[in-house]
Amino acid sequence: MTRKIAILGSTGSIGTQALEVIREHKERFEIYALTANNQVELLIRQAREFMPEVVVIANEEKYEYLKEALKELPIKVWAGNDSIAQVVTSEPIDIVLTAMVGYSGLLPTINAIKSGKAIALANKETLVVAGELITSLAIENRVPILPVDSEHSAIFQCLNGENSPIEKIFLTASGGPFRNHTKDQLQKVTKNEALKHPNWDMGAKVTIDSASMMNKGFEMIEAKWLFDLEPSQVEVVVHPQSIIHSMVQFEDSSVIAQLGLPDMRLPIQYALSYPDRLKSNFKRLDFFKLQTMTFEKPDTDRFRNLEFAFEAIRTKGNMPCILNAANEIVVASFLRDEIGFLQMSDIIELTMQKTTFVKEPTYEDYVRTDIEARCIARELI
Ligand code: MN3
Repeated sequence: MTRKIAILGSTGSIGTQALEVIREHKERFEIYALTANNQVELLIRQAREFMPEVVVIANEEKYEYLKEALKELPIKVWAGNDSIAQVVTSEPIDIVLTAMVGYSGLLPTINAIKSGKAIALANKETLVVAGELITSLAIENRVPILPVDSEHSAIFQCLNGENSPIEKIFLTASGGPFRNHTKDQLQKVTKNEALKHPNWDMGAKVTIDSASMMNKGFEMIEAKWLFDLEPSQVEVVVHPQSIIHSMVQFEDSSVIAQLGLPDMRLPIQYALSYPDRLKSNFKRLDFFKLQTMTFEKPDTDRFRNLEFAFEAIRTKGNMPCILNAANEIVVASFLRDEIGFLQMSDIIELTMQKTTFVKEPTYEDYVRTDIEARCIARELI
């Protein structure tokens, strides 16, 4: 039986790589829905190739153009964020791949879980913002959350067949392009330098987050919720070669790691085919070419965002949601050359201090917090 898949964010980096995987395994997967924010031309090409039941464009101004382009095909064309939140509930869908960027992933993910769909989770912000809500909903609805993030996929693979408790997780980080920069150098880096990641090919938002180490902070929070850990059980290890994608240490002292060349198609494919492993033509790791693997402690003096993430998750409540909202604003602002690299952390820190704290937030509180924190961060800029 083929699995019917909805890809939210099909024109982004994860979305296009997911379609590459699906193209190679048409006997296993079928596309039911594709959604995109703005990139209407690519969405049209994808729709023609994969013939989904539904396509949705978030930007409603592009609806007429999309509808016209697909009019001779039996594809339903919808528009707007409400339609994205709606399409995930369609009965035939088996798996929803959440590959959109940022906070916008929250509502569609909630709806998909409530409709009993398996979640292939690439949108880590969903768990950062509302990890407690998402994980409890998933348990309630008996829905699996399959990690697509390479580190969490690694941990998930290390846990295959294990029933014993985790003692600790080593979450590996490449350290990004500025690993060895001094504070003075960091002050002056440009967006083009920040957009060049040494190992991974990803979208702009996550690439900036990687350069600022916010990505690793988010991934620590993501790991906490996915694997039911205390923040103190997650240790970030800088491993610039990105060969070990993360490790699990058990209570008997044994450490299990998952290795591979950095290629996002592997964790995407594993999330979609789980529990099976599918044959791939991805490049193999050659141990004889691999000269060294090195490991360092992260420097939270130069990369303060990592410390903010630990602080946010220890504080709990809506603090991680504030952290995420502030970060989305500063990253967008940095990409428009409005603020410097280190200023991003300064604004995040102040936004965390100034936004109203809610100890036990509901979904509506998250919505309010997101608006308030964005507003405060914008004012600070
Ligand atoms: Mn990652």
